[in-house]
Amino acid sequence: MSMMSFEQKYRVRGGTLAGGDTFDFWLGPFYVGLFGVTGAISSLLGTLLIIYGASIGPSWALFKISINPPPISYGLGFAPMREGGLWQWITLCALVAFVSWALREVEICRKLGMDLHIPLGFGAAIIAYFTLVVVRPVLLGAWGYGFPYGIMSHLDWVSNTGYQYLHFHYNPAHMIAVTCFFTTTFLLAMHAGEVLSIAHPQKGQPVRYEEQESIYFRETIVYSIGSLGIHRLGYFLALNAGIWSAICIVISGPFWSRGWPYWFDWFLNIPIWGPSGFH
Ligand code: 07D
Ligand code: 07D
Repeated sequence: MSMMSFEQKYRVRGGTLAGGDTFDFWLGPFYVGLFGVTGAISSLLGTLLIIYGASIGPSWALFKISINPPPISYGLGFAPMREGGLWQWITLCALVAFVSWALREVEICRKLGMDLHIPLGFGAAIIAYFTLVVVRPVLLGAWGYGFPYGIMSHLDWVSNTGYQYLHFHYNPAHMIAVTCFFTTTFLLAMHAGEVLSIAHPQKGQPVRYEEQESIYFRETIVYSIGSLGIHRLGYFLALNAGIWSAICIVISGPFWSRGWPYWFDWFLNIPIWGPSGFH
């Protein structure tokens, strides 16, 4: 059975969130839908605006291209195209494109009778981006606090913003986010390793299944979370990585404007060992 005829079985009408039947069709293997159309238009427009921005200069060198947000002095107003207006339109296009993609995922899930874990997962990344370029700049009163769109310039922004708070590693929400990122990769390595190892049995042995997976972990660490549980835990950690990232940057500035090491003063002042405690 070719892939296309197999896919036919799943090409059910309906499940759309908007647009009714108008865009309820496929282009080759791709489902279109209203959000496929809005996503295609906004991502094409956004990409063309980036190329236009690059063409203004100063350089076509890939690592030097940067579309910068407006200077802080423009506040939350519109800026002229060459002074950050481009960044504002590209941001809008990016947000429409990302949200369209998420909503298209929702429509496909509904068609296939699936739950919405995939679009919700992507939603966590969108929330992080939205926080960086809309929520935090609005709370600080200027679009100029958003990050520039360039391969190297966005790294400069992360470093500069980090050092404005002296030592960003002391940001407690950053600590939680980093821990979630690290734990996610740790778990994926363990889980993927385990699945691959049962699919590659010793010579002459049959392929192993779930039972061996659970037994392996019980024998090594006393406990197996189970095959559904590992995906629940991975999903929880991955979502939290994005959400705590959004929290760590939105509190930097709007809710804490000093260096992050000072946040830990409460710890140094705990009565047991603080200035009034035992020495
Ligand atoms: C592997 C899924 C595939 C996605 C890829 C990204 C583009 C951009 C743009 C030519 C894991 C495709 C990239 C379409 C092309 C132009 C103008 C996801 C996978 C392969 N960053 N960042 C990168 C973005 C932010 C940071 C690489 C995007 C924040 C650090 C790539 C965003 C902060 C480092 C990139 C974004 C930040 C990077 C590899 C949006 C905090 C690196 C990304 C929309 C989150 C690394 C030169 C990757 C690097 C890197 C894209 C936002 C920090 C260019 C699209 C402001 C510290 N970032 N980034 O694999 O090598 O992600 O940079 O928010 O070290 Mg970044
Ligand atoms: C925002 C990307 C969204 C992407 C979307 C989709 C396309 C389409 C198409 C491929 C959130 C894009 C899709 C374009 C592509 C095709 C076909 C993801 C986003 C919607 N930090 N730090 C973080 C670490 C330091 C600082 C987050 C580690 C220093 C600042 C994470 C270290 C200083 C900010 C993290 C470290 C500093 C962060 C990023 C180590 C600098 C942020 C992940 C080991 C001197 C940012 C919301 C993230 C943040 C952030 C990790 C060090 C500063 C937890 C491991 C000490 C200013 N850092 N950091 O957010 O929270 O992903 O952003 O040293 O703003 Mg940090």
